[in-house]
Amino acid sequence: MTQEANDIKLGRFLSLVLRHRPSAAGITLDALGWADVDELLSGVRRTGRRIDMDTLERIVRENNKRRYSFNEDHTKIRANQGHSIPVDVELKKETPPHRLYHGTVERFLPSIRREGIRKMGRQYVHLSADYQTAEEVGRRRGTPVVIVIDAEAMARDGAVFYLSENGVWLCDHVAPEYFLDPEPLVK
Ligand code: HQG
Repeated sequence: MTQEANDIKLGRFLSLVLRHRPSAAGITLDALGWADVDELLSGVRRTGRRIDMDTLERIVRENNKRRYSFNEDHTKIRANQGHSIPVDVELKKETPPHRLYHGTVERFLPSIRREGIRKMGRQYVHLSADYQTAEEVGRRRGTPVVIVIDAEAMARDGAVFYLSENGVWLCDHVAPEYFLDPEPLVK
């Protein structure tokens, strides 16, 4: 396997450990979502995977979505967003742009039109700042459908938005009244 392919595979495992199931590497996260880097490296190695500090540094640096961050002296690491476990990654409250985008697939639309966009398994609803990124998010599940959201109106009505370190917009819920396209575009 090429180094790049191996890094992608390891990155997926890190996502699982740092966002959803730290016990998969036999570690725990602190309240702010940090894992101890030495514990993580030895925990990942115990699962039979090969990883060293240089590899971890490279994965953090080159990850396509900048999913992970180190603390200042690189003794701790955490995922920037996407958690299903209750950690506080100190997200910054921000005023959203006028429009935000949610990528999904056709089969979820009836329920989304009824209930709005819900956080499902994660801590927040994930929204993208641009249409194309939302298309990519939707494409993970099939032919993408992008819902255009009137984020300006949501903010005006009191909704709180957070912007993660890697540029993902997060909120608690998006009610259907804020969908701009009565029939979200199907591509
Ligand atoms: C859907 C990736 C039925 C929602 C991406 C989505 C993102 C509903 C799925 C990040 C619903 C949840 C998050 C409702 C929402 N009824 N279905 N009322 N409300 N849904 O994975 O947004 O690669 O938890 O449309 O880039 O797909 O992991 O959320 O399809 O930023 O770094 O329920 O994950 O980043 O799925 O993706 P997810 P998501 P990473």
